[in-house]
Amino acid sequence: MAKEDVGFVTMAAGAAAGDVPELGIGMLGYAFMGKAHSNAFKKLPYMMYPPPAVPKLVAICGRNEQATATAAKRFGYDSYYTDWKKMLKNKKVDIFDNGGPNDAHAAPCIAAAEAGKHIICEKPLARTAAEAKKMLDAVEKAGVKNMVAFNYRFVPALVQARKLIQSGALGRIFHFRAVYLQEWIIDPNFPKIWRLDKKVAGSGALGDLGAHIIDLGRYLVGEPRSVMGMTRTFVEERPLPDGSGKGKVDVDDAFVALLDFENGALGTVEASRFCQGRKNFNCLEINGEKGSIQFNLEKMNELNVFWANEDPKETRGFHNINISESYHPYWENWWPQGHIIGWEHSFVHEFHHFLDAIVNNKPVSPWGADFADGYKNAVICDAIVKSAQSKKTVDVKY
Ligand code: SOE
Repeated sequence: MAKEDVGFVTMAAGAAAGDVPELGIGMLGYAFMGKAHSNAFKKLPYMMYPPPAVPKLVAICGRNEQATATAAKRFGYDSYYTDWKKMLKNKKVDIFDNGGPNDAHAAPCIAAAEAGKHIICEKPLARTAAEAKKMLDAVEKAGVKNMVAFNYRFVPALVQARKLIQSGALGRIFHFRAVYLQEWIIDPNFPKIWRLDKKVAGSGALGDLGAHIIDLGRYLVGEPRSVMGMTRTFVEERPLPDGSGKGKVDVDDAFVALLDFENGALGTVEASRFCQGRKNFNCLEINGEKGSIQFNLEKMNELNVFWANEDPKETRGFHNINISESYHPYWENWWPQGHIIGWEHSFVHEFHHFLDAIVNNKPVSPWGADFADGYKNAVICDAIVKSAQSKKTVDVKY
């Protein structure tokens, strides 16, 4: 390419990117979600181009200084902190992204709201509904944009599923059936990490995995008016991570629940970390009067659909749709059909939505989950725990 062409192209590209604001990111946490979120912020501006804003990795915060400094260098943050209070004083931080453990969601998010930062918080929003309500009140008082990182709302196949349901294509919904199954703590010698400690996590599989499928129930079907639940802890004592002995497991290893939706649909949800062979098996099926849809996260580019009145009836059956055409949600940003995307890309879509909500003053919900959704999710989770304890149906009251 001749030099002047390169100059012309560079200027044009620069002009496009230069037209959008930069938004500074202050990240709490550098482990699994710190990595997934940082990756998404870096990928977003050049894959969803031109972006609503260019995320600038201003600061990352973690308790361990060496690990946090390493993460800052690895992901490309301008600075690092070991005290989130100090990070929130950084005027270059426009968005506070909380990827910390569940016991580190409330105080930092409330402080970030008071500091006028827009906020992303990983799910579950909080350990209890009461704690979530304090966070909701703080962001509403501050008037900052807020989102709970229920990233599965941004998987193209599930966005497509919601479009089908919202269009009436399935008609009246009869059933919502979802499971979220993993296998990673079956070994009784697996240590009692923070996800297995009630004072840190709030709950076990319920808040970690159940929160996702309960959120998808609200996103795809509607509001539950009552629940009936059961929880189980299969391994009641585990080695402590510091090797100092054993500790009692005070969270659920698995739960099952029935959801009675306001629109008359019947819901069954189940999450477990004791399902041999299930890696990240977030799987759902919705049955309506005109058809059914089925989704499996482990095959996240596919949506299975069945249409009751399809002709010829002799060939009626579930169709396996490869959700990768340019007309499928978000696919204008990616590759030619069939060149599939992955779990990480749901975060790219999710954060694009949040930046767009900030820059263009749009609502985060109902497409994304805001703190009100996070609070309602927590109310439903609390109701399932209460039902499991009382062995009675519990009404959902927001
Ligand atoms: C649990 O292991 C976990 O990492 C959840 O915390 C995430 O929210 C889920 O997306 C994948 O599994």
